[in-house]
Order: sequence, then C-alpha cells, then structure tokens
Amino acid sequence: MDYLKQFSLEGKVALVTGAAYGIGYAIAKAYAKAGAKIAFNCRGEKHMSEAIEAYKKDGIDAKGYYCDVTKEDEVQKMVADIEKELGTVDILVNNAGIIKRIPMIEMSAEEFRQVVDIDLNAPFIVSKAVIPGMIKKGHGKIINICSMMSELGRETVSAYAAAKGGLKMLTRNICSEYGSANIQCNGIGPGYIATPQTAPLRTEGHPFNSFILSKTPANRWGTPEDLEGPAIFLASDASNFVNGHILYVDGGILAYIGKQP
Ligand code: NAP
Ligand code: GCO
Repeated sequence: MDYLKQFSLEGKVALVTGAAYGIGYAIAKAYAKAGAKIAFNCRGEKHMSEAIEAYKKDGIDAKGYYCDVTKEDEVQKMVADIEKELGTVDILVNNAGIIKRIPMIEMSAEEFRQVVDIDLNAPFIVSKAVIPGMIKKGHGKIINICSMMSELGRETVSAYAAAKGGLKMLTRNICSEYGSANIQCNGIGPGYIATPQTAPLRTEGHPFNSFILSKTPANRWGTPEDLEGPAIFLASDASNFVNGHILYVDGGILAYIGKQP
C-alpha cells in the first residue's frame, strides 16, 4: 500500500478562511500542493489582489471570495458560490482571527465582543454553513486554528484567550455532534509564529522576543511553514479516527517550564 496516499488531498475542495497571508496562506498553499482545490476569503481589495498574485506565483489557482466571516449572510453566499464553482467543501480551516492586546480593565466591551465575534462566533457560523454539505457527501474535515491561549492566559489578551478557549470546546462539540456523520473536527494550536499578527512582539529589542525564545525548547519562533504538515495530516484520510483533538505545534512551549535565567 502506498502509505503517502493517505495524506493526499487529491480531488478535495478546501476552504481556508483569512488565507490572504500568514498562517492561512501557508496552509492553503500546502493543501494545493497535496492536490486540493483552494477557496479562501478576505475582506479588502488590496489583500485580495496581492493574495491572488502570490498564489499564482506559487502555481496555485486559488479562488478568492470577499467575505467577512462574522456576517452569516455573506458566509452562506460564499459557501453557495464555492459549491457552484468548485464543489462541496470537503475541508474547512477556520483560520481567520484577530487579537487585541489591551489590559482587561482598559478594554471596552465592544473591543472584547469584536475579538470573540471573529475568533469564536465566526468559526461557528462558517462550520454551520459547510456541515450540511459534508453530511450529504458522507465525510468532512474541520480544522479550527486555536492557540496556546486555548490553554494558557497572559496579560492583555483576555478576549483572545476567552475566544480561543471557547474554540477548543467548539472543536470538541462539533466532534461530538457530527462524528457519526464521518466529520472529523480537530484543532491546531500554533505556538508563537512569525506572521503580521505577532510582528509587534518581534520588533528589535522587544523583551517579548527573548522571553519567547527562553520558553521555547526549539529556541526559535515558529514559521507558518511549520504548520503545513500537521494541517495536511488533519485534513487527510490519515486522521480519519482522530476527532476532537487539539494538536499543539509550538516547538515544545507547553511542555517546558522555561530556561533557567
Ligand atoms: P494574520 O497574519 O493577522 O492574518 C489574519 C487573517 O484573518 C487575515 O487574512 C485577515 O484578513 C483575516 N481576517 C481577520 N478578520 C476577518 C474577518 N472578520 N473576516 C474575514 N477574514 C478576517 O494572523 P495569523 O498570525 O496568520 O493568524 C491566523 C490564525 O492563527 C488566527 O486565528 C490566529 O489567532 C491564529 N494563531 C496565530 C498565532 C501566531 O503566533 N501568529 C499563534 C496561534 C494562533 P483581512 O485581510 O481581511 O484582515
Ligand atoms: C500574544 C500572541 C499569541 C499568539 C498565539 C500563541 O500576544 O500572546 O499574539 O496570542 O498569537 O495565539 O499561540
């Protein structure tokens, strides 16, 4: 038996939300290389045209859709358009997300709600839109991009940690509710990855940079490419009996007390 075949995504349709750049882009690129047809969304014209250009340069014919994942009508239309143009969504990666780093007592309720809306409510909305098609097709894969903040807190990220903790439990609940329809729903919990989202933490001399290196056995920031293999695994037949699991891809941070100063 060709063991690599079980990792193939040939003939599959993958929707990766927020995949104009960053982690989503890397995952979508990896899925395309594994044989999947790619659909992605973002909100702005500039990011969309730059992304289409970048995918083309990587030899990928990705289809971009304008969609704010917090808006259920836009999501329902995007999924219907994907089904018309590419086919039923076989693989969904709920990747779109934001963070606001504000001390909790200085954060407005509106700012808290905005983070939870994008990082938790949106994965519910998009999953709800694709699950009926997956049930009809007899299989589906949903991968939620969680975070180390699904397990740990830190100063200034209360909304983000609450949302990502909730996303861990939404992952387990989709597993529980739709596992019998042969839908596997798992999470990926990236560690600290070098993307635009963490750029403010990686500026020259920023104390957070040396802090993270001291907490990471691999002694480096992760790259979006570090997530490609785990994402392919969870989207492929190789993980058909893995369900409700959060796979941490963090260079060992969660296992490590930190380097002695
Ligand atoms: P990023 O570079 O900031 O990219 C975020 C993406 O989400 C962008 O494409 C953005 O598109 C999209 N997005 C945000 N709000 C949206 C909305 N309402 N509707 C549609 N798209 C929206 O972030 P990243 O570092 O790649 O992170 C991607 C995911 O991984 C996030 O869920 C993040 O929480 C998670 N994560 C990141 C790290 C890390 O260290 N970087 C670690 C753990 C988990 P627009 O162009 O439309 O804004
Ligand atoms: C932060 C970072 C983290 C990472 C990631 C860690 O401010 O602490 O942005 O939240 O983005 O979620 O897994």
